[in-house]
Amino acid sequence: MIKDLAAREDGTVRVSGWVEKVRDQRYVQFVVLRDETGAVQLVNGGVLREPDPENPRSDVLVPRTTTISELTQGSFVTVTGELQHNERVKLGGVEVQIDEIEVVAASLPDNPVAGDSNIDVRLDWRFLDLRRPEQNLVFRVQTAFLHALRQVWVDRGFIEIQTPKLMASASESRAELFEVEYFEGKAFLAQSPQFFKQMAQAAGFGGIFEVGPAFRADHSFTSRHATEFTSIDTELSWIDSPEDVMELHEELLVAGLTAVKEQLGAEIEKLFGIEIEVPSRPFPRIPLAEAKEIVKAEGYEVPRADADMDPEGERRIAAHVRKKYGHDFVFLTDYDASIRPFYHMRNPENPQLTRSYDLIYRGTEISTGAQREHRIDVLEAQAVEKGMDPKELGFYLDFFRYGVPPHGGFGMGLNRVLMLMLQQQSIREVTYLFRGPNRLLP
Ligand code: AMO
Repeated sequence: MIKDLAAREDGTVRVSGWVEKVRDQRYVQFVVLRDETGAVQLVNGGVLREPDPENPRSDVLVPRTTTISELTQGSFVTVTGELQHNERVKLGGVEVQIDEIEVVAASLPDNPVAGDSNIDVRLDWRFLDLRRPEQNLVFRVQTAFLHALRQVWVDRGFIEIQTPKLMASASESRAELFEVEYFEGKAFLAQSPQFFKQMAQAAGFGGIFEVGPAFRADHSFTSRHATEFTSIDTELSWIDSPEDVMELHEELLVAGLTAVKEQLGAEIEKLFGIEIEVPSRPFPRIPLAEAKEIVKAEGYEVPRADADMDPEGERRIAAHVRKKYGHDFVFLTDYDASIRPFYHMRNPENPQLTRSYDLIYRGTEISTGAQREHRIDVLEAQAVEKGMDPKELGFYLDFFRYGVPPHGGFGMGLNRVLMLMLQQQSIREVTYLFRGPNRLLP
């Protein structure tokens, strides 16, 4: 691997990678070769090699090779040569004098994502776009982040589950439901593992987690919406209040961000020019109604008093929290029952409100969590109140007829977390293959 070259002693080496750049000068040729671990400079020329008796000047020069002159950017090559440490070489302090270069797989010369191509062109050619070191880093960040979360769950004895993505009913808003043909009938793509993570509570699993796809027929073109995204879900039993869920949520995020900072912080700083910030605990908590009052006092009125925070409201409350508490996260709590799904538990002291929260990170919602209603009579009444058909929900309601402990959990969009953590403009930048209303390819 290229990153290992700097630690090796001078001598013969064999390296493979993609041609990133060729500088073909009069007496010397340079190639920048990159693999997924780094880049190295290859040199041909400037040293004494077999003199040509016919040409007295050639004794001090290595002939330029047409193989190098004709290398196209993006070609995959294998090189054998002499590794030399040289402090003056900016790229890693080493270079390789080429003895032999083999073009293993040539690339077409026109790189469609060269220069500053727009995001749509880059997504059309995602495999080439992903060769860029920044893009490669995004997915190493994702790996480190998820690994740290998994460690927390495993240490707490949680069980990992995989829930079906083909369903017979909606679990969230019907407006965002993808319907697919299913033999003689129809099915829906899962919007969330909501019902099945609650089923695990009925099944006596206790703590569970899932990292998997979720689908939303959301005809929107914002920087934070996709029609398919990766949902990080968890659910746990025996809770007293949503506070228990929020504490787990904080623990997971702090572990994830700490791992990213420790393992990749320096690289992130180099490539993205940003520092990863690990939040302190506890994260600030503000009831939604109070948050609306705060942004109103600061000059912005959320369009409808009975509605969720809109994106501008989210930005403003985040700015307030940043200023007041120096924090990037804020839990907005106590959502009105009218804007929450039927399965959220209501506040016994004020049944207008639910025992739920949204988590805002740098001004964007990344997660919804709640204590769930586990008492069948209350749950059924809440479903009816929301205009849902208890018959269609029969399989789900049955879970609660056989004794389910108090429980709660949250769902968090992985793509949004990464976008905000790495301060990217859009989830398109941090999604392996983005899916939106206008994009089903590649
Ligand atoms: P909710 O619908 O708020 O809650 O979704 C949870 C989180 O999923 C992410 N998300 C999206 N990301 C990208 N594109 C989308 N179209 C999109 N829609 C949602 C967001 C959001 O905060 N069942 C509940 C969770 C729970 O209570 O456990 C649910 O799905 O980051």
